Amino acid sequence: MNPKLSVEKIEKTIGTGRIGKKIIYFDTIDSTNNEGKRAAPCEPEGTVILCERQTAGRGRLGREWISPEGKGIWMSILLKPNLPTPRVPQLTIVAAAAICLALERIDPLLQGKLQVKWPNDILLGQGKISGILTEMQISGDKVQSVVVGIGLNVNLKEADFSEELKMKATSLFRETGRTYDREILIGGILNSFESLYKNFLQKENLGESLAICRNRSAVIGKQVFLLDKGVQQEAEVLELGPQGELIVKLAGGDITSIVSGEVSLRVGHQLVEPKG
Ligand code: BT5
Repeated sequence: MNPKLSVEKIEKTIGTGRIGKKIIYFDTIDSTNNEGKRAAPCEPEGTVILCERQTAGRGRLGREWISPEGKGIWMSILLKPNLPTPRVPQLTIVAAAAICLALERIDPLLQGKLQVKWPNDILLGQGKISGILTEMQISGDKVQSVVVGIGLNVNLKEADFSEELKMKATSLFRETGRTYDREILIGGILNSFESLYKNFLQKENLGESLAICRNRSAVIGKQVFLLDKGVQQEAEVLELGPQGELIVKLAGGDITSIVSGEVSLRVGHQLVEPKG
């Protein structure tokens, strides 16, 4: 039996800022992102929704996100930033940077091992340990709220994954053999997110998160396949641009930039991008 999360313990590990000042905890919920959207009209910026288990955890494009009880971090951060809509997807990259920094601070043995697979995956070893789902609610062209959902496989064992997922997904426990304290990880992620988010809001680009994700990129310098509405083309990734866009050289030689959410991406011949 996995111990339940203690909100009190998380609160003790976080600073005094906005992010996580209010934490709403559920044992079981459909999806913390769904709850974030439901809570958005009445809860303040920085509210965090947490649960032990999701019954309808979601990835992008309605894909399923498996969220077994008590073994991972399934949480959403509600934000109310004053941002133009094109900047909102950049928050995925800010969250990826925050997760990497927090994990490396808490477990220095992870330094040099985490990779960010643009735009929303974190890899350890060959597998995905974390995925981020950023969703915005808009009225006219104004951003009302944003929900940044974070799934992090912490203490999941091999048996917690389906046969198909076992091959491409992993957990901190599977890769290191160590069991992690989820409250300390949550507190660490919220603290790093708070500081990178503040920095992001003060800049006109990704700010500090850019170098963090560039240095850990799983795709810069690699040949990839871009999948856009069923059409696949080969490209070489040149750089992560200051707005979080991917700058690529297409097979024909043209250089272009790709905005997150437009395309999926496969690295080499290995299918890293999960099938829907
Ligand atoms: C993502 O989507 O990676 C975003 C996942 C976000 C999950 C969090 S949990 C808290 C919050 N509430 C939610 O309902 N969602 C967010 P995408 O890139 O589309 O990847 C989805 C794919 O990852 C699936 O099709 C599977 O192949 C794979 N997958 C499913 N569960 C996984 C897991 N626990 N770990 C690693 N990969 C998984």
